[in-house]
Amino acid sequence: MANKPTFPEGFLWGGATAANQCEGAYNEGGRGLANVDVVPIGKDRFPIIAGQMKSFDFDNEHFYPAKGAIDMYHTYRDDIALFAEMGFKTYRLSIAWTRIFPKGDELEPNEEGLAYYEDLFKTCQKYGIEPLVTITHFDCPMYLIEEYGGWRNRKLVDFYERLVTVLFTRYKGLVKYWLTFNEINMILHAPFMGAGLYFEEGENKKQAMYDAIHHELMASAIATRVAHEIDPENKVGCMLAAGSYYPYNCKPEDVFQAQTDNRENYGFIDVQSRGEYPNYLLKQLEREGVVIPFLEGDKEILKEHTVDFISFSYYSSRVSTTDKELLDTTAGNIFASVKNPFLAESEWGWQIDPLGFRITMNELYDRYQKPLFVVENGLGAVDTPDENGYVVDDYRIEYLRQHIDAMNDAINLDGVDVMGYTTWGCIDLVSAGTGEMKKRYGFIYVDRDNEGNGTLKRSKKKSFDWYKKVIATNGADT
Ligand code: BGP
Repeated sequence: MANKPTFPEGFLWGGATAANQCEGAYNEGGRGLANVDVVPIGKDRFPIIAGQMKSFDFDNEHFYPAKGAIDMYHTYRDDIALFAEMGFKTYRLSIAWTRIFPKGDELEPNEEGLAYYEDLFKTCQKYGIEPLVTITHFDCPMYLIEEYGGWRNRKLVDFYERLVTVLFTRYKGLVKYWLTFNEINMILHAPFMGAGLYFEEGENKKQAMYDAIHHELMASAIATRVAHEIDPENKVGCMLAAGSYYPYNCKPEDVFQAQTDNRENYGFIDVQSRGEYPNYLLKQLEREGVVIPFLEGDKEILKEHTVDFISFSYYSSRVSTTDKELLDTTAGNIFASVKNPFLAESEWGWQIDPLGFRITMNELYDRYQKPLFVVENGLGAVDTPDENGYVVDDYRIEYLRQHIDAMNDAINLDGVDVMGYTTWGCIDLVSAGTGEMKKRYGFIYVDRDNEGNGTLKRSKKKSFDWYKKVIATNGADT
């Protein structure tokens, strides 16, 4: 492929993981139990994620993939060495809250958990890899869910403040880039994962969700304040599950529906980046009888402590229509979307739209005028190793090439300011949506199957050397 212009100097190339999807060792190092531990693989998974079913059924009757995951808790030094070999400039990972505060409401943190991440960050530092740390990636202590009801309770804002104060203090000088909540808009679709919510019979779900949303938004603003106070070098980002909605056709009703669907997501970032709830959201909540649980001083905190940059995941664009019969939830992750007849799709039905990536970046940059950081993008696919254990993943290379080229266009043709790019699941890990191991994203193959069998051996796929070349040429040679 002909060379493209290079990416900006210092562009942060790398990969991303999340604690519960890779660490395993769920009961080691003094760690407490979290919501993500108790989500099994199989038919109960989605109702639990959606908060429709009480989750805590940790009886071994089901298989809980997060318990062991890919055991990265023990292998991180070797895994980070492989990332360094690819030339990573950054590595996005998340903190397991329950390693730091096992129950969540303690006054003193767990030293073993703090020491664990300190060594991990020092390992990154040794290779000149800048850590990008998600403070909460679908992660809430079970104790806070059972005793306090999860994020619907304002007390979680205080516990979160205690957590981030400990993190920013302890890791000052080791970590500079922080994300407050992974895919914050996912609360609306996956409230148990997003906010530790499961709904009681007859509960007003929408109200509970907006209680939790407001508390997370407050926690995010407070974290931004504390991060800047402790170290003015800290940069804090929000994180959106992005992907622009297209109208299904040019019927004005569909165009309006697309605008409404886009705003459902942008509403979160409007608060985190512009510092106030947008009018369209206030009006909508008023119509629905939902009250935002503002306390005195909240509005000022939101206004004064907006994020430094906008991070997001992008897997696909989405399609909106007013014709409910066309809606098909498989077409756009767990977001309801109409299948787009112009796009191909992955084995899991996620539609592939590199130009949509450029469109989404332009939309976000137009709207917020802050640097963007692409912190998830990639293709979940079944990989079949050959007789030598080698995976020829040309399909993944093709997906990433198209998306990196689209990002190149957004930067070099449209002038969008992008700080970095981390592919999702740079090493194979457990799928958040399905709990499967066989839905793989990595450059590094991990020998483990859906039932938890396998040697956990790591091997480089074809895409490993390809991505190494992309980084070495700063994105020019894809
Ligand atoms: C995002 C999550 C990740 C990740 C990714 C891929 O929503 O932030 O945790 O897993 O999607 O989704 P899946 O694992 O379902 O393929």
